[in-house]
Amino acid sequence: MLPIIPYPAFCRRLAGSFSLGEETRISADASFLPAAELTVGRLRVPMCLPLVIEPASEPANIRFVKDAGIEDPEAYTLRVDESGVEIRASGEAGAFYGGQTMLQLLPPAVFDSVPRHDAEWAIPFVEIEDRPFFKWRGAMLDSARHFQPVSFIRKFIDVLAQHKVNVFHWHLVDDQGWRIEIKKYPLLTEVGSRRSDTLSGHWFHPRKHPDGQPHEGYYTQEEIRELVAYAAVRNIQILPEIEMPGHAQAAIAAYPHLGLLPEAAPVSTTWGVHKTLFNTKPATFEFLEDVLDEVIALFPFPYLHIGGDEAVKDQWQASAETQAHIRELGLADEHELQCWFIKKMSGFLQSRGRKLVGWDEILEGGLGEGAVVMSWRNRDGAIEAAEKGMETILCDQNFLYLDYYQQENTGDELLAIGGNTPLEKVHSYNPFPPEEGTPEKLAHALLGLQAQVWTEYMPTTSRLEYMTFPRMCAFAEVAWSGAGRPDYADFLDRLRPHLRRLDVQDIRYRSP
Ligand code: TNX
Repeated sequence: MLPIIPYPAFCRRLAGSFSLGEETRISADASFLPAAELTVGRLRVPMCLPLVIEPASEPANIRFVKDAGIEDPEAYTLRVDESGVEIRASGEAGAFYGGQTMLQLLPPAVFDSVPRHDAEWAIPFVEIEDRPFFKWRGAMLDSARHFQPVSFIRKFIDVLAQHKVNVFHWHLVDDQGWRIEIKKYPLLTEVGSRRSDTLSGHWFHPRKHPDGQPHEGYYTQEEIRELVAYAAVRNIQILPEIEMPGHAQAAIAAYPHLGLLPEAAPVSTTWGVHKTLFNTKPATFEFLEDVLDEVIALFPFPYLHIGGDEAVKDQWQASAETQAHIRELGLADEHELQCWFIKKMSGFLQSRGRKLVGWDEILEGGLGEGAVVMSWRNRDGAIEAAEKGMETILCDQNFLYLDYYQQENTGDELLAIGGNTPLEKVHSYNPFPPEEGTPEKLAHALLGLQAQVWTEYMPTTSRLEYMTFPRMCAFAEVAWSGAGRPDYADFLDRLRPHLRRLDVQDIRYRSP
């Protein structure tokens, strides 16, 4: 099989191949110019050719053609024969994906950033018809526990796009760091983006100790705007996440009046579930709405993630003021207060034309249509969400957490958080085995799947890459190719040449 990952819905190889060279001419429909440019831009340096893109009216042997007859804007067809390469799509996304598949039909050297005189630039004759199985193919990156530089975020977006992932869920704040510039509240980054040190060794380990290294970093609004645009032309939307009411320790360290203790805890230097919560006073909601207004202005994606996970209620329980608030609102307990909190934010986001996304804990309080649930603990949250009329995304930790160990015998592995999601397990992910079928309600409500990269134990970007790849490649195939994907042995065959593509892009991975 041709080494394409994720594998296309239909692919037939024909005898022969088409060679690219000095005489190659390229044309594109005007609306496909960015997609064509992103494809051809890859060829120029390794092939040492100028390769200009001409209007669709010009004769050419790589053609990006608009075809309104293709229903899904992310779908495309790709045909290679004696006349050259023809990519057809109705939408810019489809044209971009057709281009990405074409690159995978060329030698891995095409992903290199230096001239490659050793490569033979031939594309096999082929007929491909391709479309995504799931509409939401997400990848979450935690930039709060460890900060990654902008150059890395760009690299990460590049690789996701090559795998036809279309949502980059950006976990921007947590107990250990606030990483997004908010103009109205400068202390969020001045104070909240810095911590004195970081836990070295595992959180559960008796000999864990502070590493003595301060850790800091945040993204300016200018950088974020550029990244949003950079992702958009690669058919990736960025979903920002601002955590509440828990995972809020960095925010409260910066603005102690948002919390419940007379003296706020500092930006956290350890992992695990923390007890720090936002209080429920009007000033806190004013703060949160101001923050979200700035976030909304930066990210055009109609969805916005407010976390909602792991908010242990001790501080609300212990606070006389919060207890009085619960009674005043006529609520039964702290759990109902959490629901009230999330509902309030959902109403606010709706008033701004955005949909609230939250981790499956937001189900605990009767949120209804309009909210989106990310089901992380298992698939039950997704089923429950669908029954309640909400859209949902499967993020199942047992299969899609890429911070878990990559083999059963964890003794040989670099330190990780725990769990076990080897490559084969990720590739095998099938939330609804055929004998069970997908619950009918869920079939409509399920937007798609998402892989998670939490970075507690990924202090460097090379460690992050080692944990992410090639599991992200397997995930992408599950999300794009769906139930009809080739089996794991076939995936491994295609993965071998695929890893050469990662090599020339200087991406680390765990050798399968
Ligand atoms: C649980 S998943 C968390 C994160 C951790 C992760 C580690 C979720 C909504 N919360 O805060 O980083 O486990 O695997």
